[in-house]
Amino acid sequence: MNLYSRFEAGFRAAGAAPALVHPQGGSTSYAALLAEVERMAGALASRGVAAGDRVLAQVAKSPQAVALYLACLKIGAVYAPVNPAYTGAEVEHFVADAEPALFVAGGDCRVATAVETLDETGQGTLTELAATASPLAETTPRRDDDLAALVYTSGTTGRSKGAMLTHGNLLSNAEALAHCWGWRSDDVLLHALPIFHVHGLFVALHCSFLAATPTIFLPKFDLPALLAWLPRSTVLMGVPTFYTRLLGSDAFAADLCANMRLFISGSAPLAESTFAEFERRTGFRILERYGMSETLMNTSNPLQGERVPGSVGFALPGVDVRIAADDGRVLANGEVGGIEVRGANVFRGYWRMPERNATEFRGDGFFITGDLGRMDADSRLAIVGRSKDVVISGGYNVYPKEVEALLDELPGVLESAVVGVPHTDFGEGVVAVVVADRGIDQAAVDAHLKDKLARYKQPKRVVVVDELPRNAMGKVQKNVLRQRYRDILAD
Ligand code: MLC
Ligand code: AMP
Repeated sequence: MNLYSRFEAGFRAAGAAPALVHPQGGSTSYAALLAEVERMAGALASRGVAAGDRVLAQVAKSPQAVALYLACLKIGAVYAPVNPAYTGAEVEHFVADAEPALFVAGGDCRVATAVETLDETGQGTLTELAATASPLAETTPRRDDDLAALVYTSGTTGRSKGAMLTHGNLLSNAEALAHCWGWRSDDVLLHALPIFHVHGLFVALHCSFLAATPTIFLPKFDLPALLAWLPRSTVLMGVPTFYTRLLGSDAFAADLCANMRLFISGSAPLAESTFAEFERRTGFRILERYGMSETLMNTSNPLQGERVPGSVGFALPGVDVRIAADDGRVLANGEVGGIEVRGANVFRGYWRMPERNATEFRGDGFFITGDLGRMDADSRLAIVGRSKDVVISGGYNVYPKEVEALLDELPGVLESAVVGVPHTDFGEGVVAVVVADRGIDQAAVDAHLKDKLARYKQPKRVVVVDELPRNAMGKVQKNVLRQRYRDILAD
């Protein structure tokens, strides 16, 4: 079924009830959202976008951006969201790879290809088109395995891959989460995540949309705004940085949480100290869950029952999770190995990458996540590390390979190694260790990367060394570097 058909019935029934509550005042009702989606769908159709076509969207968070996403679902197009912080150089790859029928860019876009614009206030040529195009009422039927979204994730090869998510993936996962988290008709979601990743776009919004409950729609994480809206919310979903930032504020106290029922964390490891401090300050035990772009959500701590710090909980209904050795041998409870998952949540593979799909899935359909974990005797999963070389900074993945390749192009750099080290605010921060034959410093690196890489991927610190530590095989020992520079980003 088309995921949007599933939402639509509830939206109609909700009518004048608020869908998106705007922090500056007012709200978009479900009836207004339905009408906006029909106008957006009309605008897309007038630009020739048809079922199966990709729509690449590099747009700021706005109600109109949500309508654009829903309109893509409605007409059966494939929504491909990308971070507005990406530079032109990074976006070129997405345009070439996704071959979008339409690229919707932010207000200041200067790209010459097929573009409509949508800025952070929800204005742009796309909104103008939506205002004049004939609204499209009909929702295109889709099968479960038809594509709904292409979510780009960088890779260990340095090249971003598009994870193909289907209507069936999105709907089954949304239903599993709404069930496990006991979504209620009186829930109010506090939304401060970006909407170009699965956490903010699918996990969070779909829970609200399935039940047609209100979402307080903050443009981004902003501490004072969060503190102001918490008393009117019942559920918050965030990355661990949200929780450490809340705890860092003296104004954050239990009385602000009187209306809350659930704090959920994911996208990066939640420190046990954060879990404990949060419980001490508020009485709430943060519910941690585990997922990724390719699989949506895999496991969750329970709503009822013990939420264990350092554990990501139990497999969601319909999801199989196992721990396996590199050769695919399934390991016993208590043993550490690769986390593999299978289920209706797991993506169809990487867009136009048959060779990757052949190696990243097992013959029996399990997807190899690249995360390392351990299953306890009671089937609780703990994540203990990653076999993939990735840094997770404030919930954003940074692939060292991508940064190293650009550093190595800088004249004077002989070789480089990028690692993640503890960062007080972001959990992990990016550090570049370079070997150079002439004056390379932070400023030179910053200037070189400025137009090539999104800011969050750029090294927070550059260290110049005479040589990189290597093992007997000649491989750079990143664990040695992580250890050596473990305090470099701690305030
Ligand atoms: C911002 N900066 C970051 C950063 N975010 N640097 C490293 N890592 C990050 N995550 C940079 C800014 O460019 C700026 O650079 C400086 O750090 C300070 O910025 P800030 O104003 O303090 O940042 P802010 O805008 O408040 O953003 C921080 C944040 C944000 C944590 C709120 O990063 C965020 O919303 N993260 C959530 C990411 C997310 O949704 N992940 C889900 C992926 S899906 P300078 O130097 O110019 O000042 C997934 C699957 C799953 O993982 O399981 O959910
Ligand atoms: P992304 O590719 O951006 O979707 O990021 C997915 C990755 O985030 C996973 O493969 C994990 O490494 C990590 N992740 C997500 N949730 C958690 C969690 N609760 N604890 C630890 N790591 C997590």
